[in-house]
Amino acid sequence: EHKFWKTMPVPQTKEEISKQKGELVSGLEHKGIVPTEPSRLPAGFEWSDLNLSDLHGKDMTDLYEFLRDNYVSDEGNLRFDYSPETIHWVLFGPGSKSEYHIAVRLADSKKIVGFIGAIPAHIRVNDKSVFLVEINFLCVHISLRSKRLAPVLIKEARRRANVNRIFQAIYTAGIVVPTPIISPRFFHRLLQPKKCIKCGFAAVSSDDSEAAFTLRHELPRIFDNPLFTGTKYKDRFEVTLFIKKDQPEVQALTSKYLSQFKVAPDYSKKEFAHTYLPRDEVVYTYCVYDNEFEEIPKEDAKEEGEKEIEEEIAEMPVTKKCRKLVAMFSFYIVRSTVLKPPEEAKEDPSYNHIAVAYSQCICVDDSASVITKEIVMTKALYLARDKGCDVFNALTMSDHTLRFFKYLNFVPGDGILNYYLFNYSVGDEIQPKDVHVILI
Ligand code: YNC
Ligand code: MG
Repeated sequence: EHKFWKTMPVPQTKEEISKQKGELVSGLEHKGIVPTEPSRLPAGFEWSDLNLSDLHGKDMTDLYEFLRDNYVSDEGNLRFDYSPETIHWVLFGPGSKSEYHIAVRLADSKKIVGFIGAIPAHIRVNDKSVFLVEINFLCVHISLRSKRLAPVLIKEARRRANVNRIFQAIYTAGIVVPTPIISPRFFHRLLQPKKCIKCGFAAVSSDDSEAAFTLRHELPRIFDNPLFTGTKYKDRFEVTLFIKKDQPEVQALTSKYLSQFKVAPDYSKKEFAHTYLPRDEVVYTYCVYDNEFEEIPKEDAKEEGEKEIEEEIAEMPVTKKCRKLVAMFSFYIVRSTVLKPPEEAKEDPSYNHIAVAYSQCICVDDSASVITKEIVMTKALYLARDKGCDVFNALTMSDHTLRFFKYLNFVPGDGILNYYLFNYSVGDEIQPKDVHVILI
């Protein structure tokens, strides 16, 4: 059992996670013994560092097509079709290096048959900020499965991180290996229920009808949602796309929100900008402003005569209304190929894909009395549908409670996502509610 994983510095059991804390093997022990050359591949294969800087370049096209044809598929129904733009966003952030975009090619045809990506990031675990790599897009060509190529890719990613003095990693996977820290479940909010049924993403049970099913999945009414115009709040609230100039305020709000979790990103300015600044059809982040936020005025420390103070107080309004950022929310979009498309696809090619929005972050200022997470998520659902998304996904972790999902008409999916740390133990029983990390 786990011939490979039992040799790696990861907790082998759940019990070990709570027994140990911090680094499992000292990074320093590896100093000087980190091999400077990649491991030898079997004859006929070669290592290839991809240059992904050019969205339309040869390496990006090769990787895009390789992942489109070989990456994660659920039950033979859908397979992820990450766009070049999204792959670029994920792999090309601050600290990215082409040596972290690790491919294996066939020596003669130069065809990609394996890939693993590493992305430097700062993640806070309890009160410690850990500089690590996120591992993503591990993939082996369908025709080369079960030949132990995956451990070769994983060890090579580890070696390259170690060369750069990085000894920890975070990653997620559908499968269970030693040992997940949490295993949240995907919940889905259907935005286009008819298309979801046609494409086999949703099923109408025998005691239900398609009409009733579709009606049940209509988006919630917005008459009393302050983030939509025409409500009693008129234009008190504004929802705007996040732009660079707003970063100090938005990052401050987000960091404050993330501080409640035991495991969460500890973004540098560059990482925050890269993660949240909107990119067409890739990632969207919005700011919610309250134009009539009521602020309690600060006490004035001036020393003056009593009469003057009394006059001044009489003139002072009890509260001061101002414009304030009260929430931010963000989602990214990944399309999946419908492997057995319905008849409709012949007429309408949009039936060959399902576009899924994934919740990245939703934070609401505690003191913003009127705005709730439900109100914000409702706005996100509408915006995602406007962007052409068919489904909105979120995980049962961080502060996404079952009550929250139920209220917004999300339904539980089959997919479980296991979260892992490499060479690091959180040292506590950890719950899904303690973690706020999203890996694309
Ligand atoms: C997986 N997803 O258990 P044992 S997620 C971790 N994550 O080892 P073979 C995995 N380990 O159990 P195949 C894994 N999948 O014997 C398999 N393994 O100890 C382990 N699918 O290798 C497995 N992408 O080559 C076993 O398996 C050994 O040919 C078997 O290849 C696996 O990106 C795979 O789902 C996943 O392309 C490449 O099935 C292949 O089946 C495939 O015989 C479709 O390998 C695509 C897919 C996975 C998406 C992801 C995160 C990956 C994290 C990897 C671990 C990183 C560790 C940290 C390294 C840096 C450290 C520093 C610093
Ligand atoms: Mg293999």
